[in-house]
Amino acid sequence: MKTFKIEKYGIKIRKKLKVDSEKKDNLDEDLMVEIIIPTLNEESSIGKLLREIKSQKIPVKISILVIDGGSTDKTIDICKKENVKWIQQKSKGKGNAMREAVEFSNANVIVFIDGDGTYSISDLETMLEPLLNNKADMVVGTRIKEKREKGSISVLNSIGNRLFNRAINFALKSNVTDSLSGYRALTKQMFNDLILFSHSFEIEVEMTVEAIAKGYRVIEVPISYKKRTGTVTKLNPTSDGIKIGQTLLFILMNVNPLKFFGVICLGFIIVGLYPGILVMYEKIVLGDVVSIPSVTLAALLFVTGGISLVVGLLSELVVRSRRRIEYMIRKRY
Ligand SMILES: Nc1nc2c(ncn2[C@@H]2O[C@H](COP(=O)(O)OP(=O)(O)O)[C@@H](O)[C@H]2O)c(=O)[nH]1
Ligand SMILES: [Mg+2]
Repeated sequence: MKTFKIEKYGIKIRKKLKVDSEKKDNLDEDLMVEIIIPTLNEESSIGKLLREIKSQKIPVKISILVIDGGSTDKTIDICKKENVKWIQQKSKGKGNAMREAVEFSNANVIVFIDGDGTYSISDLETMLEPLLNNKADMVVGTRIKEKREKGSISVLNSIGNRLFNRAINFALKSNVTDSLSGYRALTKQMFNDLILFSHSFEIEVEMTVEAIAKGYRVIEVPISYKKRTGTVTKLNPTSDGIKIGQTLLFILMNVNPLKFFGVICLGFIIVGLYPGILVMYEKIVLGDVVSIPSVTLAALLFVTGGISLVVGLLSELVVRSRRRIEYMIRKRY
């Protein structure tokens, strides 16, 4: 059974990837790391990124796979010129691109990195170290303030990110600091074990929640983050933000329904206390209840709170049954 744990900058990152001496003997001979890069019109950054990956000196077999979402600029020409593997995405959206790429890949370790040059290849070693030394099942690069270029994350995105992190941490008792990070390393096997439905930018949040909920060891490591140059972000803060929020809401409901509906129940009870106490006061001090609307309101709020709790209990039952079925299926296969 894997430990249910998430660590903030959990382990000491060594300066060099320690796969050289004793660890090397234990390293799977077939170990292959594939760097998957989703792209959509990234001509101004993709060439430099590809060259940086090719010139990195990490002592493991590394290949590159670009999955393109229908770029109309020179992105594909650059990939051809740099002689890297690239495929055209069949569906639409970053989430779909990532799933399609993993399905196509023959590697056993996957690293996702954006093609816009905002994440740095010099952090690759830091990303791989915990994974290859079996200290984590998924490593997420967290864009800490100290290593972030000024203006690289907009205020709106930063607020959204913090909101999502808080919701995740509350529901899962975790310590996530960057649920939206696009720099992630994990095994292909683990990726396939995660149930991911997201088509677009919700995929990162979904991966984080799914991984923690399934008991995988998720570790965040501090990484640098640069400002996007030359091109514009494909993420729409409003529409994509709402989509990410919606996805998160449904996953959290699915992961921990009793807690989710418990909070809603508590909300109704707390709000209902005001008219409730008012009515009690009238009855005890004045001898008679005069404000009938308060009675109705209090009753409505308390009943709705009660219903929320019942819904939470029923949902918990459904989720637990589903987990038992999943467990039985996994045991069988
Ligand atoms: N294949 C593919 N890549 C996409 C799609 N949308 C965005 N991307 C890429 O995903 C990465 C992250 O997108 P970006 O616009 O930088 O989002 P942000 O980092 O959240 O601002 C970039 O490399 C984009 O080119 C898509 O629909 N398909
Ligand atoms: Mg970006």
